[in-house]
Amino acid sequence: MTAPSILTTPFSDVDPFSPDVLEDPLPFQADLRNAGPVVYLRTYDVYAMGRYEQVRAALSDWQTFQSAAGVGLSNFRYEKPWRPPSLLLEADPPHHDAPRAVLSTILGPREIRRLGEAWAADAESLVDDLLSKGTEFDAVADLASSFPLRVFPDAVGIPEEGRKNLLPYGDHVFNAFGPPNELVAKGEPRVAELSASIASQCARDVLTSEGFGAQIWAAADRGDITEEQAPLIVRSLLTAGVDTTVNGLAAVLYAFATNPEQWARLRENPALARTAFDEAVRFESPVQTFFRTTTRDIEVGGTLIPEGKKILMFLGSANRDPRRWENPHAFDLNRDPSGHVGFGFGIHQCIGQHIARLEAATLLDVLARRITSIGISGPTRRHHNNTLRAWQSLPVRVSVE
Ligand code: OVV
Repeated sequence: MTAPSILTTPFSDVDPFSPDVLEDPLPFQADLRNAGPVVYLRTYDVYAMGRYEQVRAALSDWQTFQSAAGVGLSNFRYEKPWRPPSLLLEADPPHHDAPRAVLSTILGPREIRRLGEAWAADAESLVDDLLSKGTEFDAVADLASSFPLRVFPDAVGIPEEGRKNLLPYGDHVFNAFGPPNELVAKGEPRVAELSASIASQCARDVLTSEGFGAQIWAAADRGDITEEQAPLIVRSLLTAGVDTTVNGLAAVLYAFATNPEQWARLRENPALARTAFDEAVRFESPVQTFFRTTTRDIEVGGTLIPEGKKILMFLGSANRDPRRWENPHAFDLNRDPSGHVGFGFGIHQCIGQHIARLEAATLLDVLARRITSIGISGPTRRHHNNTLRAWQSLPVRVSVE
């Protein structure tokens, strides 16, 4: 990368979506932060932000950094979106307001509290079954993906068939925010089938009468949203609610498996479970990046970004920016991770974050009581995705009392 100067914007020819960077994005992110507050990525003709200050400022200024032109590389002003745009993620006020208000009530911290007790029993039986089979297992397959898949589809109220499509669909959606590379091509053969499966699960008559899905349809009956909006809002839950929590749980389990003294701290004080999860979201940033599009010329850190340009915000890099975080590369339950941008920031900040925290706290609570130590027992494997920092496999060995 070139050094910043008054006359030129630093640029980079690195492809942040290449396999090497996806395997380990940290060196690239350090270069990006060091190159300047804004770096032009010549590979894609986009402007990148890797520092906390600018990422957070851009997330906070939805008027200048719009979402309605898409939050991936594709610019919806010129390119037809591959699926009907999300009414939440890919919308700005005023269209964004009603869907956001309806869903944030349904997923609010008080509203979801009742789920915690049922989920605790689910976590208990999942961990019981797992430990009865032995003390070596895969923390991704056996915990991080099995727990959300056990509790979340029931909370939404979708039928049994089609649940197996949630992770593959999410994986493709998060790939599709990136450039049309091999990861996107790999998903393309199943797009029609998976999209149809997800859409069929959003219909009023297939949803159970109690879940989030039914509550979204009830909001349509009240006139808070339209009947056309309801199924797309259910789709947002099914799209954004599974791969994210799976990788958030994988992140916290990996962080503990590689930081045994932090596991000991959690066991001493199980109330740290929520802090631990947010610290893991900061540390690993399961959602690494999102784009915005400028609605006007704007100067950021000495660079004039023209109107209509795509801006790539590196949430993961902002969450490890030494300008903001002391010892950013340490997973540390002593720190206050609040203010991290792993859930975004501003009007689009993750609407499911309370669900994610409840899932994580419920599972960690059971694990912390049963497992005295956890460590990596074999080769770990990343799963590459254009947006997600994900794990394919985390072999662990645990000790129990
Ligand atoms: C945050 C997020 C990720 C992916 C999809 C959606 C949201 C959506 O609303 O569909």
